[in-house]
Amino acid sequence: MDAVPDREGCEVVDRTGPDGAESRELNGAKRPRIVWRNVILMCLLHTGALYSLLLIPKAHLLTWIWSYICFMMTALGITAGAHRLWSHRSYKAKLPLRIFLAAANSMAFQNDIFEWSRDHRSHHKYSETDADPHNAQRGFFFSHVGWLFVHKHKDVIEKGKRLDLSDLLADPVVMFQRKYYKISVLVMCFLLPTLVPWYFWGESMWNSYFLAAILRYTVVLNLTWLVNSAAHMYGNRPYNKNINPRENRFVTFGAIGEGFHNFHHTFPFDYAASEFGLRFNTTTFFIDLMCWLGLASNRKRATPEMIMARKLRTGDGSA
Ligand code: ST9
Ligand code: ZN
Ligand code: ZN
Repeated sequence: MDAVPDREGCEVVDRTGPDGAESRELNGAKRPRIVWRNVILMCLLHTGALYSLLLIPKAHLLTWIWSYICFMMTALGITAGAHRLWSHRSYKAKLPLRIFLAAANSMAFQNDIFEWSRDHRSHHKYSETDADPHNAQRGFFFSHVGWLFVHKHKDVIEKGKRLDLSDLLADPVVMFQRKYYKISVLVMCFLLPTLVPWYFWGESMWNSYFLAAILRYTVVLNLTWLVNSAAHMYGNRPYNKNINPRENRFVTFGAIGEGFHNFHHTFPFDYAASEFGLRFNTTTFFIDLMCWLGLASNRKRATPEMIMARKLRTGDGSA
């Protein structure tokens, strides 16, 4: 890629594709180029989610329960799947569990597992630098959702090339999901959540679409994004006061156990993503259950000695 000056004199990266289609990107955080398609779609989605709230009193009780089941499945596709299994390899999962988690991940519509894990490994390795896709140094809005509204900083792409992604490339479930991502999202994120209430208990498609698809999708997106924004800004740092990620109780509760973010950035290999194992951690409960069923194994854990030594050496002195 060659760096060339643009009209305003800023350095831009020429990313002209092999098909001749031009794709030019500002280099750096000062004036990133906005991807209006994403801005418009996210505005429409969030407007739809607000409208969905009006439908809650009109919906069947079973539709609420179904929406919650979809919420849990979606959340686990991110936490137990893309995050703790595929990004961090903090435990091993057998084929049936990997297939379930990949389907649940498509329900989350947060980019395919390969792309999600690649970005997340960049986030840990280059945390809060320009090579971190949602660099929290660029503010709450950028780390929450703004990073999806602009082209990536060139460092994300250049330094991201140094990541070892061979395990993801070698996993047929990850590659299959990437190949059929669009259709899998259509089915898992939109069609299945909408059709089940309509077919089984006669709910209107309108209600089930807005509650089990649109509202559930938007809530999971925002809870996930809060780990990148709020949990990088608000909370205490018992394990490492020299990094920004924090222990955030609100995020922990909403994001089914993913708010112990100071711990997680200090011990990213730990399958519980927390010192406290099962406490407020539905994801850890799920992984334990899968182990008990023989579908998962090799859970990695930071030892109490490692944790105590780290707290004494770099912690902020809080519990
Ligand atoms: C979404 C993702 O919401 C959310 C992720 C959140 C992560 C949270 C983590 C926190 C911990 C876990 C907690 C879970 C809690 C869960 C709670 C649940 C209750 N390395 O991207 P492109 C290369 S998505 C190496 O197009 P642009 C690569 O070659 C929502 N290389 O860049 C790539 O090509 P390909 C729905 C990299 O043009 C090429 O660059 N989706 C890397 O700058 C071009 O990549 C959306 O809203 C890297 N890291 O566009 C928008 N990155 O991929 C989807 C890139 O073909 N995204 N390369 O190999 C987009 O539209 C665009 O990506 C863009 C940037 C506009 C954002
Ligand atoms: Zn983080
Ligand atoms: Zn992580």
